[in-house]
Amino acid sequence: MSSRLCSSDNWKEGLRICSLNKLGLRCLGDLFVLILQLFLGFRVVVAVGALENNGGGGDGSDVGLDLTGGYYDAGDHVKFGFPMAFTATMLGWGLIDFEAGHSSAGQLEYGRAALRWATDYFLKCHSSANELWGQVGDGYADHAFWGRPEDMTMYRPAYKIDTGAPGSDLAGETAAALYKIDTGAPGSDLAGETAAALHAQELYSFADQYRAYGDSIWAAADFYRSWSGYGDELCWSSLWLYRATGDVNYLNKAKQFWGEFGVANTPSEFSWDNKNAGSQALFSMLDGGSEYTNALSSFLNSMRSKPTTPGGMVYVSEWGSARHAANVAFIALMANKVGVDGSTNYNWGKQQIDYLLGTYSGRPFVVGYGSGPERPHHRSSSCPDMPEYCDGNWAMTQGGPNPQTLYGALVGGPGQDGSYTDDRNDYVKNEVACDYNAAFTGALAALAESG
Ligand SMILES: [Ca+2]
Repeated sequence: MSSRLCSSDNWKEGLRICSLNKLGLRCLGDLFVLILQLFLGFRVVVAVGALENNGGGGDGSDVGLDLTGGYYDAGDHVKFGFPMAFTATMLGWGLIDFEAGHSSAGQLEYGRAALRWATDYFLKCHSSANELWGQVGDGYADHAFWGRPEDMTMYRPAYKIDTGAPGSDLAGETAAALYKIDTGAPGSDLAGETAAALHAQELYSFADQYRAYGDSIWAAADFYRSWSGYGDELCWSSLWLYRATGDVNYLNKAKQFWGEFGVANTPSEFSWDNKNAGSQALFSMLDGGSEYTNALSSFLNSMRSKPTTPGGMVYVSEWGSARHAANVAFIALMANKVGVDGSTNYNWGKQQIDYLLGTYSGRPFVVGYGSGPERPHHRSSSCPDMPEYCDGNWAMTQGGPNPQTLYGALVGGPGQDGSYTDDRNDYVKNEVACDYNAAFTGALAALAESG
């Protein structure tokens, strides 16, 4: 029953039932397995609005294209291509290198379907060799509306990069994301994978040849400003294309970018903005040279020397503090996999995830898990069941739990002093986002895999 309802072909049927059934019927008694199941429930929920033939069903119509699909960004309904592509890249990375963890949790097919949902959208967005649609929806108009995506009526403009206004970071990250579907299940759409590979190579060339900072899409800049520039995406996408194709030209480009853009320098975070730590880990895996493993070791040592919350969560940034902890936990668990300070990194990565699940924090930061948040800053889950009218003011301000449970969503997270309130209006500590769950998923799979 649950597997039918939860299959990728039936996302629209009984999503809450799907998640509940997973909990009730498929919990294997392992904490990480349970959470991994929860997470994928969240990702499916985020996809719903785009699946329905409304609430985004006309996306792209203003430019004569079909740009439906993909994922809404967070508590809102804008489709921001840059963090969405990073989300897909990280979901794919977890599926590739922690496949056994996904399998043991019974989540491999759902993870692949969730990834495919993103990459199918990116294929639509890449409308010609040097043209990529990187955003649908205006952030300000969207944020002024509180309700379900099915009920939104605002104009949802599409924004692109092209040779006149390029964006190497967006194009590079999307190229990196697209190759992940090569890891599809046996018998999956090989023609689709080939098409994606071609799109990825075109996007990579576009990123490399038309170098520019991705704030070419000005509408994204106030929400996802590309602070770190595009050098990290050029190195990162080169490594992913090398890994996918075995073409040493991509490896040589990655080595060039490693030096040109200072990728060895210790970054302050690993995120949708800055992928250098990911490149350090990928280089350690694919090449293994000491300059790469030393850089990775230095990054993780720097993370261990950062301030923490009471209970030991590394505190990188106020916004999405839990997400930052999950992101570097993923890198730590990957470092363990490639033999860089193995047990130190494994134990530290596990400690970070344990904190997010409540072991050292006293409360989980995952919706629908134990005493986790009940009032996440997320529009559609704060509305009552359809077809009941959703009064935005009520939905935003009512004191009870969100009527819909957003199973598996990681919320923003605590302040440095450990402070946290389950407040729907607190978009710093209590919003959810696709990118918050991206590396978190792979970290959970890594821990599920190691038992
Ligand atoms: Ca960047």
